[in-house]
Amino acid sequence: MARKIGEDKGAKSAAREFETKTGAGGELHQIAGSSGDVLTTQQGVPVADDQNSLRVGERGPTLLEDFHFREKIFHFDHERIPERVVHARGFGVHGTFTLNESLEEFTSAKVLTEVGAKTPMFVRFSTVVGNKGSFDLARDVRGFAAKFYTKEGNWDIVAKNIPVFFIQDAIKFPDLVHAAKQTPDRGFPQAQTAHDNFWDFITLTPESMHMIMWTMSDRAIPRSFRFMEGFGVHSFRLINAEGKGTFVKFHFKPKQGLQSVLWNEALKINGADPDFHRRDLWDAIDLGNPPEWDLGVQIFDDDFAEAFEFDVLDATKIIPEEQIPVRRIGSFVLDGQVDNFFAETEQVAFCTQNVVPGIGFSNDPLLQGRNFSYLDTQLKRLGSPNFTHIPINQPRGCPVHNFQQDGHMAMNNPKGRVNYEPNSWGGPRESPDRGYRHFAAGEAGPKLQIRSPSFNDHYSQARQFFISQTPIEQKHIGDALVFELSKCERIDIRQRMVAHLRNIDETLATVVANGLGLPKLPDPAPAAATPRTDLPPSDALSIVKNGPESFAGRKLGILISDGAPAALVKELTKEIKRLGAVYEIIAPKTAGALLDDGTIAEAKQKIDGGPSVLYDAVALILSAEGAAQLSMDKAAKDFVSDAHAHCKFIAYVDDALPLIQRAGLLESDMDEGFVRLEGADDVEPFLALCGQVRLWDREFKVDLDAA
Ligand code: HDD
Repeated sequence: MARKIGEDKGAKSAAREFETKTGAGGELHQIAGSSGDVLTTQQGVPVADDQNSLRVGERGPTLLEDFHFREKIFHFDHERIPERVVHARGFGVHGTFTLNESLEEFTSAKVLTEVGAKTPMFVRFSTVVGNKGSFDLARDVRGFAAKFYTKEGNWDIVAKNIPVFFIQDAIKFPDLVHAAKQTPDRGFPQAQTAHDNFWDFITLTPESMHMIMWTMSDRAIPRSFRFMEGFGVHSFRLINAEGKGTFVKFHFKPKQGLQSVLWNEALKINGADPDFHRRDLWDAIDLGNPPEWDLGVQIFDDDFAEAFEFDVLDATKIIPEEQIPVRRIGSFVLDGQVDNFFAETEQVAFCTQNVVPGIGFSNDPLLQGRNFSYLDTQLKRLGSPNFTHIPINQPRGCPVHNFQQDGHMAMNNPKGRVNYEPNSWGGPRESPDRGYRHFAAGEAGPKLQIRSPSFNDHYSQARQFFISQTPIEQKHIGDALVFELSKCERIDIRQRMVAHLRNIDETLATVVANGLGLPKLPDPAPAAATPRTDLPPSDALSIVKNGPESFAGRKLGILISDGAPAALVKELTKEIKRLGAVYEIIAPKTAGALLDDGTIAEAKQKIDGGPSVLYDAVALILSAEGAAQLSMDKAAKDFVSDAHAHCKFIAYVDDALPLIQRAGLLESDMDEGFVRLEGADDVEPFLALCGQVRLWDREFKVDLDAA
């Protein structure tokens, strides 16, 4: 069952009271028991010895007769299920959606019309390419799949943090995924696209160019799941009570704002804490600071779709928010951790085909293909068509009645003799009034295996995305392309990508060509439709322009030593809490440090385990002796030099200056991002400054690689 904030999980797990939810009613069923209960086999037989298998004599062979031993090993051998073919590494949480504005004019769906109604949700965040055990900060798209347990059945928006996709037709999905994942001969690289196969496929697939701009941007290295947008990508249909259809695109807008990390930082976070994102979300919920998103919709009719310069059925295109504003109609909070990772996060099954009355599909060929793939994959992964009987997948807001029966692991088995419809015995019947009605789209035409020419423009929106970025974000896109392409061994692949970039932005193409050391710019790639240069920039596409407004929800790392000024440490920690932010104390020893007033400040991290990449900003509150000692410590020096290189705000006391110098920073490096803390009054202005996320201008001084 979902654990809400404030409950004490520690005591529960200590007693090893594992509970799982059974049935839509939600009653709890103990499956392991608590201390005092007797350990049993799966058949309920009490176990006398769980330490030693049955053997002949003291040192003789083990006996097959030992059914407890055999059952235990047999079950263990079958613990794993196939990991998802994509999005294998994920992290799920429970939440609640509340509707604030009715869309009754457009849809009959109760979840979108009953203002004030609360709908339980389950959300699974994920990376795409890496295996289950890979690291969180891969440069990758993030999945943001949401299941709404509505009164009319489960509705899934299987979204991600980027609003477009690499391909236009689902038939290319296996090729895309094969090219992106480990190569079949050597089985590496893991969780990254910086290799020949990926870029080979991409450069031979011009429709991917818009999405490539997004994946090479900082969107692909988010600071946290909490600071990401979510997009349903496709045009869907809303269908109202009269059967009228209107197009809709779904958006999740984080109330926390948008924020990402730097690539160099991401590389180091992966080493310091491969679970950085999942830990962040777990901790935020644990500390009573659950993240929230608005549910937004872009609604447009067939006339707009006709007139729009791109095809609304093409998943490689957005509709700029300037053209169709995002209406925020409700919000959801994610505040419940799972009780059991396998039962919930691993077994949850999302399907794009899961819609409820009033919501339907468009003819987007990617969406149409997805509607087959998700259902199919659940059978493979969960092993039975009865995966809907698993508690996390069961509808919660409504009953389930049908005559589907039997199969592996059938849990909901009706009594009585009737298992067909129509029948003379009674039982559930279809309902023309309440039942799902597909949108009556007027389709006619010859069967063709073609791509519509209206899908032909592959570069114009890629350019629009690029010119919508701030200079620092543009620099990061250039750096990312150089990094990824420099890992490709084949020069023709690198050249082919630069040829595409010439259709997007000449400066970017030149920067990347220089970064790769190409002797000359290749000719622009042939384009099926002339790339447009007249699309205006859109502020909604930049992370920096949509960042957090304060330090709330973020983390300060406070490096302390014995003899550090207690008054400052206390003021910092008090003010951080007041802001709704968090902090961690880092010290030379795990036990913490003895402050100048004789109190002990406990440390969360020893300096070696708490590098500054784990924090949004840092403070160096040291005594002169502490600074002298840490000046000899590589981890402490990296703490400071990385915080500087990653454009973080750094507060310091004068006694910490020797460490700053030994970290290689000159007085001239100490720009306006360094804040001297002379007394408690300096704390508030420092934290206000941290609200700006980073001092981006600094990066042009510390990292000029590809610029
Ligand atoms: Fe997909 C998983 C999102 C295209 C086939 N996809 C999966 C998940 C997300 C997305 C978030 C993880 C769900 C979870 O957490 O369990 N996928 C997308 C988006 C796409 C997209 C936003 C394009 C707009 N996907 C896509 C296509 C196909 C698939 C075109 C196949 C034709 N996706 C799958 C899958 C997965 C999956 C193989 C793997 C595990 C699963 O479904 O449950 O069926």
